[in-house]
Amino acid sequence: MITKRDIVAQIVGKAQAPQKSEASAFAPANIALIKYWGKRNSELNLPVTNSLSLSLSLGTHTSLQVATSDSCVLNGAECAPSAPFTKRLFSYLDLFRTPDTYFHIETKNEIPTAAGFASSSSGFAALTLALNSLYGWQKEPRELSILARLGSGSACRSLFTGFVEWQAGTRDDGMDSYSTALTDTWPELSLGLLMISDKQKPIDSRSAMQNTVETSALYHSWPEKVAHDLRLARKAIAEQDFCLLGEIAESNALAMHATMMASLPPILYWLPESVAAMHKIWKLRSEGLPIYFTMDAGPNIKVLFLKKDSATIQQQLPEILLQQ
Ligand code: 2P0
Repeated sequence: MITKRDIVAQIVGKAQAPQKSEASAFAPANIALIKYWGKRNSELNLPVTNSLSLSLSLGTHTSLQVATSDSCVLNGAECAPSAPFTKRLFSYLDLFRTPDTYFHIETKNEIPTAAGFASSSSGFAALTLALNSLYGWQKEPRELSILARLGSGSACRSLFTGFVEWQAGTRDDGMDSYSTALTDTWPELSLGLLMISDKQKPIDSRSAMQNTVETSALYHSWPEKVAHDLRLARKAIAEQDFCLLGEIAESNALAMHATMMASLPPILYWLPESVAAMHKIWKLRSEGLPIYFTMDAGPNIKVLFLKKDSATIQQQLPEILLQQ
């Protein structure tokens, strides 16, 4: 089996001493319009399908300091060494450091951690960028995207701004599975958050994804659905066809949730308030307002709309956050 360490060795060579004593970086959070759901290789986070995302202006700031022991501060609070978050972070750093190197990490998420708002994506992307600077690797975005993927799949999309597509690739070592930015831009496109709950979700997305692949009777149709949706999403972006993009993104998110509902045991991230918000959005749409939603592995709703409709959206959904 090809391990993460094999890939790291291939990209950055043998572990060296850091070139600097401190480095920091920022990476944007990203929201998938066409989702990554299911892996063909769990060790290397290689996906079954391509996915397509939009990077936000908000994200994660991370600084890495060479220290005499490992420690981590998340959003101003010390992390317990035994916490799953801390362990995941330091086991990622183990891939790159010599055994006598320790780090103090300070990381600040501008959006809630583990509330289904993709903070692991910006977190591992920022950490990879900080490592690139600390070790002086001077790696290309494509290689950094591969390294970030080893921390968390969706992190490989957070190395870029704007629209980003992650190629699933076909190679066993995943050297062809990385993200690139689309050339199209769409400044008029806006995204807002309806925060339904910021509590830790009952099952993390990694386990939910695996459970779906292994047990859901609907999963076999997912790759075909994604291929179809990707074609239309790329066309919608190229032509700035908002209704087409919204329709496809919403349909793709609902289909992803359908695959997990059909898994054993079933996974349903939605809360009654999530369903109420969906109905509200559909009602507004039926009244002529171009508004669509997408959802990730959590109960929160991300709303897609055009900047010209911001004031109406704000009026109809006063609880909306993070408009951009
Ligand atoms: C996405 N999600 O495309 C999809 C949609 C959640 C729902 O990527 O196991 O944290 O680290 O590769 O990247 C969340 O999964 O999973 C995710 P790992 P990750 O944004």
